[in-house]
This record gives sequence, C-alpha cells and structure tokens, in this order.
Amino acid sequence: MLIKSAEYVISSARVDQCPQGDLPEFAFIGRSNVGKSSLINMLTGRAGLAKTSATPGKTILINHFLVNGQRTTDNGQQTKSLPPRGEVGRGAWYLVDLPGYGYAKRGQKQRDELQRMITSYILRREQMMNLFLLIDARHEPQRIDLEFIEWLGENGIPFSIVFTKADKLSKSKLSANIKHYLNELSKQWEELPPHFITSSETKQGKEELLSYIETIIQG
Ligand SMILES: Nc1nc2c(ncn2[C@@H]2O[C@H](COP(=O)(O)OP(=O)(O)OP(=O)(O)O)[C@@H](O)[C@H]2O)c(=O)[nH]1
Ligand SMILES: [Mg+2]
Repeated sequence: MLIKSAEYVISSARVDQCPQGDLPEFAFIGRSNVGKSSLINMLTGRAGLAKTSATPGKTILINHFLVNGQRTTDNGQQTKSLPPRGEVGRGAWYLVDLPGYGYAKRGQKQRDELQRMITSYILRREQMMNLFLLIDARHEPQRIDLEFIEWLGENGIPFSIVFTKADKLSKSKLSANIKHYLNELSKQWEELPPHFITSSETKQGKEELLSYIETIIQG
C-alpha cells in the first residue's frame, strides 16, 4: 500500500458525530504518550498531520484522517488503486487517532468521559476493521494494557498489537522485551493476535503495517 494523500477530516466527541458512510477505518489506541499520533504521521508520511506532544494527554477527541491508498504488489511495484468504496471513491479509507487511556494526571471525571468515548467508539463503530493497540516496547507488560486486551477479546473486537519506540532499545533488549510480552499474552490467549514492531523515528514497521491494512481492506 502506497499512501497517495492524507488529510484531516474531523474531530468528534461522540461516536455518532463521526463521519457517515461506509469507508473502512483503522483506529489506534493505547496508553497516553505511547506514540499513536506519531505513528499515524509516520504511516502517512505527513509530519504534522496528527498532533503529537512530549506531554501525555494530547489527543482528547476521536480524530478522523482520510487516506487515499494505492495498492502495491509484493515487490513494492505500484498497481491499480483499491476498488471503489462509498461516496468518496477509489481507495479511500480512514485512519482514526483515539485519545490515550490511563493518564493519571487527568481528573477522574475527564478520565471517565474519555473511557466512555473510547468504549462506545470501539463497540459501535461498525466500519472499524481493525484496532491497533500500541504498547511501548521499553516497558514490562502493564496491567492496564493486559486488562484492555482482555476486554477486547471478550467483546470480539478485531485487533493487533503494535510495539512502539523500537529505536529507543538495543536490538537484543528489544527482542527480549517482545518475547517476554508475547509470553505473558499467551497465558491469556490460545492464539496470539498479530503483532508489529515499529518506530516512528526510523519508520520501522511501516511497510508491514500498510500491507496488513491493505490485506484487510481487500477482504
Ligand atoms: N524515539 C521515539 N519517540 C517517539 C516515537 N513515537 C512517539 N515518540 C515520542 O513520544 C511522545 C508522544 O508521542 P505521541 O504520538 O504524541 O503519543 P500519543 O500516544 O498520541 O499521546 P496522547 O495523544 O497524549 O495519548 C512524543 O514526544 C513523540 O515524539 C518513536 O517511535 N520513537
Ligand atoms: Mg495523540
């Protein structure tokens, strides 16, 4: 998948305010500051598209970005655009930047509100084809993420795991951490969800994520 263009469309406080229509969409979730907005910018090749910040809690709404993709073959050669879909036309789909969870410095009220926003988006947004759950590759498995993963499983939400900030670790530490994480998950799961190792700095994982998205869109 080659992204030809990407543009900001709308920020919504509620799922019923999100764009109408039937374009497929892919959402990014995870703890505050894990790198969701940075990953969206890396995937689209547009540095300032999603707002990022060194301080946690930057994204507080459901943000839709419209992407125009072009299918690529296995050897990276361009082929024709993805089939037409919905009113926007050829090869269009959305990337969705969600607020992070678990940011302790927010007040309880705002945390509850964000939690409700995220939960109802995930449960009710039918065109959401896959949720990418981001995990900081540097950290030990955290209870808040493991519980969230469990909740996704209980609700039958299609998801995959994206390890972020791979550039911040040595190769050996990185693979040890990932192995440890997957091992922890396999205590919960008979079959592990797909996982990706990424860095928004080095663009590691970009091709893998985009071709995964392409495969899902093609059904
Ligand atoms: N080195 C490195 N830094 C990263 C990477 N991804 C994100 N960051 C940094 O981590 C911080 C948070 O990134 P964001 O993309 O704003 O994180 P977010 O998950 O969208 O955060 P919220 O919107 O607050 O939930 C920023 O300072 C980024 O520059 C990465 O792959 N490598
Ligand atoms: Mg963000």
